[in-house]
Amino acid sequence: MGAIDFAKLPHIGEPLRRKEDYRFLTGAGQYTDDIQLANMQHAVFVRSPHPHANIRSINKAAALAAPGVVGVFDGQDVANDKIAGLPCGWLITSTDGQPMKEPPHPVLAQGKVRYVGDHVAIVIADTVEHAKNAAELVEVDYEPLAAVVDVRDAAKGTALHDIAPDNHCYKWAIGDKAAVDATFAGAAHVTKIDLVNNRLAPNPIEPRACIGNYNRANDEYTLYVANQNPHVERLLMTAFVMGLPEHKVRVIAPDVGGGFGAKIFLYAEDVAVTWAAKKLNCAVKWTCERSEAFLCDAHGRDHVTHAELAMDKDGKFLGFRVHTDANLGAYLSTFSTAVPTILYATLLAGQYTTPQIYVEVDAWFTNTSPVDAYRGAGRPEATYLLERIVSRAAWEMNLSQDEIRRRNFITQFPYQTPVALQYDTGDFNACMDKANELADVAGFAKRRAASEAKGLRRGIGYSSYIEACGLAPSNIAGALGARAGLFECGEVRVHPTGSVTVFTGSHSHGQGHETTFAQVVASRLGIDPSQVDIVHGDTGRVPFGMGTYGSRSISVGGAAIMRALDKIEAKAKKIAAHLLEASDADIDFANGEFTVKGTDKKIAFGQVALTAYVPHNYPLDKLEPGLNETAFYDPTNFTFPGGTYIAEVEVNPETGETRVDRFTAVDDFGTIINPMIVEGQVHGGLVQGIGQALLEHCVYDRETGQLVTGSFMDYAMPRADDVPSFTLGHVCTPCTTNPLGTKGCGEAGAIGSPPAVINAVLDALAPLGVKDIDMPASPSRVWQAIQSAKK
Ligand code: MCN
Repeated sequence: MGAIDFAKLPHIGEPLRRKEDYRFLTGAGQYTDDIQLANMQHAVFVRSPHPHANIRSINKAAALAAPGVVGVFDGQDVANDKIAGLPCGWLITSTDGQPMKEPPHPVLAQGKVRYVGDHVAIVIADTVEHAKNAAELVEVDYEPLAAVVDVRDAAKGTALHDIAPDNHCYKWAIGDKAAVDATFAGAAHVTKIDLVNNRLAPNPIEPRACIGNYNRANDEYTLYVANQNPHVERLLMTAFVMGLPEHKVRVIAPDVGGGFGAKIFLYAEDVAVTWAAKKLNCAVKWTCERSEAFLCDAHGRDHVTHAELAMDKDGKFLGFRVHTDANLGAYLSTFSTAVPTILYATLLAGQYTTPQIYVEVDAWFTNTSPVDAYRGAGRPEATYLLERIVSRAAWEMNLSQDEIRRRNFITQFPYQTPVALQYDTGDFNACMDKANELADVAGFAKRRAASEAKGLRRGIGYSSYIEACGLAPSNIAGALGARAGLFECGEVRVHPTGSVTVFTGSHSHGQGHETTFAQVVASRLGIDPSQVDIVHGDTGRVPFGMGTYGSRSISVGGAAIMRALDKIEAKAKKIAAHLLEASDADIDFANGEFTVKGTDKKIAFGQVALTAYVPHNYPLDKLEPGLNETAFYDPTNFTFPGGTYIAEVEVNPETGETRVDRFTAVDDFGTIINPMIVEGQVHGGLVQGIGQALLEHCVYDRETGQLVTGSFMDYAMPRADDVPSFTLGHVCTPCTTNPLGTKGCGEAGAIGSPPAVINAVLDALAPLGVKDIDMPASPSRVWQAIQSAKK
């Protein structure tokens, strides 16, 4: 688009109200469970009540005879039809020379179950109630085995898979170990930390759901599914599991009520209903129940880490050495291997100039639900570790949390970290300055004194995060051992009337793409956003797509659309040149008008669009009719949003209760398309991050292997009164590697906030002698930490 400054175009930076909200707020949204098909039956899964057991036998007879039942299938039935196991889509390579262990992940258990909730059989009946009643009649004879749920016990536990006798899946390392060790030998001070990153359940409002359908007339399947990346779902299901040609399966992800990463994987249920649809020649619907979701949605986080930070006498970082044990759960979920490696270890430089970094990760199988991407995926774990150890180092070195960070901030860009990434832009000091100002850090001492007068402890916590968004440049992902890079596709179809439909491979499940993508297209074409419709989530309509995760949609999906718009503009200029009797090179396009350079001759975009379809005296020998272009975009680098967050908490030392009193978030998202939507994204992320820091925790009982936090009675989600009114600010250093200048905003809040909150809690409790606390800093944990410090 030549010399046009994208950020200055109309509609860019406008807080337009979300186009999709009318549909959602008036109950017109269509989610998977809303869809009713002819001859539709309902599925319920028989799930393992044991964390680990051999299956001696399964007797389906009573269930098959139950009212309304049309089918009951188990692992043997699936195997008989040569349905393969679920693949791990984004494999990394072990770095210790041993092959990574990739055990089979059957759609329905074959001979063994490996976590509570593992799929044993599918029961299909005319109603959900009939299917549920029949599921209780399936007789499964289990031989229970010892279970291991904590990653620290994994090596000693009974093997889950024959190919991994010690439950070890892979070792992965990055950095120069010898150089880092040498740095530590000469350090003036070493700060050490041991911490746990707590396991989380994703809990989107809409639980997972899917409907498989089969059309005998043309041998085609349709899968409706609450999913964030339908094309990848189709590719994995056809090529790796069902052995079908891709064009015979259409995947439709209609309105999706939140995903937070948990809906980017190919799940067993999706395959089972699709396969059963042909078997029974009917549509088969499954909708997950909330308690079931706790058991069988992929969980997030679950790391145990020891780390050491070497410094000189002035608190300048010299070296960072990290060992992490990552819990993968019972099987490898679709992207699981990338999370504790590429998406974690490469972010451990953070905002700092640490010259030497070495990170080693051991990944383990345990008898728990598979662990995979959850909002931030790897980057929250990196930020939590780094920002905790940096604040601890500040306290040990008698520096303020602000000062130690500033002494180590990267200030020159581009900056090559020792752990593979090259940051293109950022201004970390500016974010810190703005955060200090908005948080009124100057007034903290007064507020602390006021809290103390009430018998409460007040603390302040900092976190300066950076993340890699816009997953994932093929060149970088490939170099780090991933099997594939993740480009995006966009098709722009200009209609004869000048209105536009855009088909994007990105998927919106709450992020407002129908509005922001329309703003991008409207600004480029000089039309109103209401004239642009965005289509996503349907492999039958969108040419291709890699879906939405890793805050990639505007920067990768939007960039693909920009490329298609470049092609549209180039072709439209030719049509305009013909109509204006000028040469193509003399045509300018701006504000929806084509003009001939140096003249007052002009023609509107709408007229050019009409001419493309209603050619009149049109140079058909040189130009095809139509105005419809598709482009693919593979980014050359990630985008690197960053910022500084400051939390202020008040802790009641009598009860251990923590209240987040103030929270300031200053982010750099580059060019912002829609500030209102971005603000909403940050708010959502902050609430999830504060939830992780203070409330949320998936707990498996170490003795029984049962999930003891399997409902909202035991798993504490943050509610409105758990969070303060947030103060937000922005710094803008546009991304240099995409044409929009945008950096992703969808995960920042969840990434930056947990260490800010925990650092604030530790700052509050420091006078009581408390030096450490793990998330979630629940009242009982805080109270116990205070009591232990007294001893
Ligand atoms: N945006 C903008 N200007 C920018 C950056 C983004 O206006 N500089 C806009 C985008 O156009 C888009 C929204 O902000 O409308 C988020 O964009 P982006 O950061 O590209 O993130 P994605 O659209 O790729 O969304 C994914 C991200 C992730 S990874 C998770 S997890 C997450 C999240 O977004 N899950 C969500 N936000 C969520 N919000 C809701 N409501 N539900 C989820 O499941």
